[in-house]
Amino acid sequence: MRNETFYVTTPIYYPSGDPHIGHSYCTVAADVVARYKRLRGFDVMFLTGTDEHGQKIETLAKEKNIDPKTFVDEMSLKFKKLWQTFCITNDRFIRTTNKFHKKAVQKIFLKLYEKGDIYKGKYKGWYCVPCESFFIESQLVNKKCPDCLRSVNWAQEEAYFFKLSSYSKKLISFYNENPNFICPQSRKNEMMSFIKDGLQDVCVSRSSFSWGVKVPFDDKHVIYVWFDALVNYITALGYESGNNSDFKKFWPADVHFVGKEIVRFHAIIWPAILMALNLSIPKVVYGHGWWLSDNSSKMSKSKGNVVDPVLLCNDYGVDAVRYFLLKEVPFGSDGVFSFKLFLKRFNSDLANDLGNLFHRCSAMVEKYFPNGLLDEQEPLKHDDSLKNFAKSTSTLVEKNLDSFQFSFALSNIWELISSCNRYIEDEKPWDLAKDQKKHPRLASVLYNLFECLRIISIMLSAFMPKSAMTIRKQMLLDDKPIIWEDSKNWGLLFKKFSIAKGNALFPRIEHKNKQVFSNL
Ligand code: ME8
Repeated sequence: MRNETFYVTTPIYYPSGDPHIGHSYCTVAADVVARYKRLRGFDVMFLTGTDEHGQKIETLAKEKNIDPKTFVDEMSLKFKKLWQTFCITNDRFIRTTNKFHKKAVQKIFLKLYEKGDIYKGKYKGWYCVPCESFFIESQLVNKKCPDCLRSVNWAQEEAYFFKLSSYSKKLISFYNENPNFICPQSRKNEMMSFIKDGLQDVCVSRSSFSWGVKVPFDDKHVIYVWFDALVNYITALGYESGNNSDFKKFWPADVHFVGKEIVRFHAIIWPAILMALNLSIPKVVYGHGWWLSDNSSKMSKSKGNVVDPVLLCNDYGVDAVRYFLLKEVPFGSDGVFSFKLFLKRFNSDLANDLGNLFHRCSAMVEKYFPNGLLDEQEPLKHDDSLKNFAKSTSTLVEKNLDSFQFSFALSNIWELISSCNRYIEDEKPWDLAKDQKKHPRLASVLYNLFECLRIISIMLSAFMPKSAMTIRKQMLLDDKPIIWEDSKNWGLLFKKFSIAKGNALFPRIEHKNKQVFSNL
């Protein structure tokens, strides 16, 4: 067992509306990495949570005539429940309204104020409420917010600023010394040009609303929601919030997964805050792409074009949704979420390739060897190509998962699945079955196929935990721990291997579900 640690995070989501498939995307990606790293012996910390302060939440609660805390209690629970539905294995769930977090935010703010990295000044500029962001005139696009293209309000007030401008050079040298810090590469180029245009100091307090963490020495002001949010990655580990042994153990984070629209906060403001605190910088900020609806606009709560992940999981199973999200587009690119595409992937990859392979193999063992495979088997030289390919697949998957290339890792697994299906076509086990003398060969063919399925179940378990368990249960392996290294070894199944009866893994979808995809 190795002692290496691995710390993976998702953004903490705004609980301003029901979670949608876009939120599930990032959390599922982080879950796959967390599961995979655990299988490889890492001591993993996986953090997610909700970002509960700010004007947007305050206004929404007011509209509903409830206090903001009651509102976020209810909404945050929806995220927690969704992560249960999605089989998410987060170790912690932070809420920015947690007492320990609020205290730590104040301590951090005070520390930076005392150091001179936060100072009091006057703010004049444009504010976008949905994005909780400030802009100067030149940053606006057609007088609208450059991020979401909605209207902005003029704001002028006394406020506290973080001296971001003094970190430009340090950030650029950090990027140069750590070329993999911002992924994918295209996002790094965006950040570089952003910095080269000149960084403004960031306004880190507001006084026009009260739903936030109070500036500890000036309670007319609340701390800017993004400052409050970014530091969650360290307060959740106990930094300035009690026992900091986890902070010592897990910081810096190995990867922050975030959507591409908030890379700027994570790759510029966050490292600068950490530099000001004399803390290490995370190893990777990975900006993934967006799910678009069929008409190519970003899926978002405010546009009302979101896909409800709960309905989708109820109808097609959690694993199918996890699979689609990570297979359909390379991590980093945008993708379209439509029923047509979901259906196509489901039927071709899950029902036909994987489902059929497992079903055909299981049915043959049940039919030809109800009491288990023959002891006496007849392996042939040419079986080695399938065997060697199976043994080498997990090394390819590792390479892709270590660089967060989920879709390619799944393609590696699916190449093995296709090789198994081709092997069946080539070996024609149904012909071997007709001749009693060929039964040792038939047993060998089926043994090889189930060895591949055993290996597949290990690699799949990070992506599709339920299906991997179903496969292992039918193979009577469910009481054995899943060990990643076993995916590199051949011959671990009993020679007299037998199978338990089970249902189809992924029955084909023939109908169109209007409810889930009504907007698409
Ligand atoms: O930005 N496609 O929270 P948020 C893909 N609280 N991913 C999507 C998506 C889509 N259509 N829509 C949302 C915030 N996401 C801040 C974060 S972190 C210190 C503070 C995912 O609720 C994506 O990962 O707006 C995006 O970055 C995140 O949800 C934003 O969630």
